[in-house]
Amino acid sequence: MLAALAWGNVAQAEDKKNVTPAEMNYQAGTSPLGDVPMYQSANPKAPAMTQAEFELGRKTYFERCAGCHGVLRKGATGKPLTPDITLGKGTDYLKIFIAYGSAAGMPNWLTSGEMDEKTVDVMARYIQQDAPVPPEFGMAQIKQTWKVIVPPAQRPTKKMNDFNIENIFSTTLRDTGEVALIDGDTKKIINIVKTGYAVHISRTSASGRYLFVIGRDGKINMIDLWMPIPDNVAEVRIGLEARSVDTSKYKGKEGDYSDKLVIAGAYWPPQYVIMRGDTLEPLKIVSTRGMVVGTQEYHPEPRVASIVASHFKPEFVVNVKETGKTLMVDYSNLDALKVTEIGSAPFLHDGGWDSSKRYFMVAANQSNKISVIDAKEGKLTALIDVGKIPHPGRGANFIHPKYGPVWSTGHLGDDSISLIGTDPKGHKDSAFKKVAELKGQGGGALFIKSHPKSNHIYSDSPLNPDPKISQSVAVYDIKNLDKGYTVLPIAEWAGIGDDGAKRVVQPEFNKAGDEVWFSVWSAKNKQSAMVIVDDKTLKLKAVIKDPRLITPTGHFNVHNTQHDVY
Ligand code: DHE
Repeated sequence: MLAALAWGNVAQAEDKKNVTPAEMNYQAGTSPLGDVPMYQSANPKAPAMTQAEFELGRKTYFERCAGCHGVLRKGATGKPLTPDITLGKGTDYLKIFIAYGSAAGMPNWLTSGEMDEKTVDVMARYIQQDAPVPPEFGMAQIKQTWKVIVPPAQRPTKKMNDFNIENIFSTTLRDTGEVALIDGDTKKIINIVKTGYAVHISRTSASGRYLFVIGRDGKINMIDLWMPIPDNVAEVRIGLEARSVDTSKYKGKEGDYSDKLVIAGAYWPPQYVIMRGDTLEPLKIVSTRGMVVGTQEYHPEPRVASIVASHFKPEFVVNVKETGKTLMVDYSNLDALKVTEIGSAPFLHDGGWDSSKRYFMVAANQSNKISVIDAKEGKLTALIDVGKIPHPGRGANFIHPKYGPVWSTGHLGDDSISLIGTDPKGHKDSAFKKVAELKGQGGGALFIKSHPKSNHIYSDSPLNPDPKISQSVAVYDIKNLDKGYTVLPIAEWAGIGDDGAKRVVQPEFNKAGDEVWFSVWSAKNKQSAMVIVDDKTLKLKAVIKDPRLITPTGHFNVHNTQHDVY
């Protein structure tokens, strides 16, 4: 029935479609807002829906659609879906669109098997209703979730274990809401620590003693690495949905802020929250609602993406996605907060420091650009065109034989790796320009990594549709870049059977810079593993297999994360 409608248009769209199921799941990841109660207001002009259908629509929307179209359906990386637009299109048209997708990137929910005909029909009617608005999450709600599990006075006064804590890895176990703390020296699991839902990233405090882990439900866990067995000492939720956390790192003539403050950014409500560094007590909430750079149109839900701590000033660098603004948040006086707003391009997402740690290189992903933020001068240094949908993670810094210090990023949408000069003193002509491009294995790249002691760059491509590519990694010899890449069959080396997706994700060095760790990421009910490669020989060094390693994705070495080494 559905297939008979407007098949010509759809077939045309299908031809041009290039969104892989993995990429679709990545962009439109499940939002925890599906489980949050919301007020239902039916639009009298919209097609009727039963209460049960509305609930199915709402849940499906937050699980599948909100990541691209926004919580309020006013558009984010995807198009707006408000009733003023959707009512005019009508149920039949919307059903086709949802079922078969579009060349512009809308996934084919029916033909991919992700939704059945009934759900497609419910969704077509649901998006013609007024969008239910999730609740705000202010100080009262945040305080209700705040728990100090071990107060600072009862914590160890010195390190109480024999672990080489600088070489511990905090590994995200995404689907169990846990992190595995793995001893980088012995490769043994030290502890599995309970964290937030669909846990996302870990960051290390300035002193290296504490780890901060954030879940997609906005829950932050603070782990004390000095305890006999490192574990949670405090937790808080800073919003209903979130992705980023960091801690104050400035130490200089304006004071020593090491371990003093923590900051986390929320997707919903759109806000960032500053907390005490020893207890996570919430101190200050700042909304990011406001105008989009360039058009200066109001955006009701600009999500907080990457956050880093400046080494030049007592400032956090907060990247706001939809409005395309980097906020330099001066934390030296929270009662008279000074924020420098630097506009660049919409859809700021992930990024990292250049090797001097003065310039923050952040991907404006759907704008196909890298913004360079000068943390010393507090200004935009450059806005550089790169490939399609840059995705650096924190990026990779290395010394290019011709262009000197460069920072690099791979891309989700094509097979290129862009190299950007970052040395305005020694290599003025190439500074903050795209100086070269390497060819990678294919699109679907998420993370690229190097280390000051390494001669290699490692680029993963876990979202590539070809399992040969998603299950391996490309390695480049920095001294011989023209030679192209060598492929390391990481998933095969894991030796975990054939039935999992085994996506190889996120190269991460150990403290010494002589080993590279990878996650081999399969579904919750399949075996996963960590694979460790010797950086000198590019040979397999170790495999960590353990039934507790469920859906490992990101993994963060304490020392390298503490000192921003990448
Ligand atoms: Fe991430 C970093 C958002 C899906 C693994 N991810 C980030 C950052 C943001 C972000 C804003 C930067 C944080 C910072 O530096 O402060 N990620 C999002 C999404 O919105 C998205 C696309 C969809 C979603 O629903 O969450 C998404 N991310 C994923 C995944 O599917 C990944 C591959 C597996 C997982 O664990 O969920 C994933 N994201 C990561 C990792 C980092 C990250 C490993 C940190 C990289 C680093 O080197 O610092």
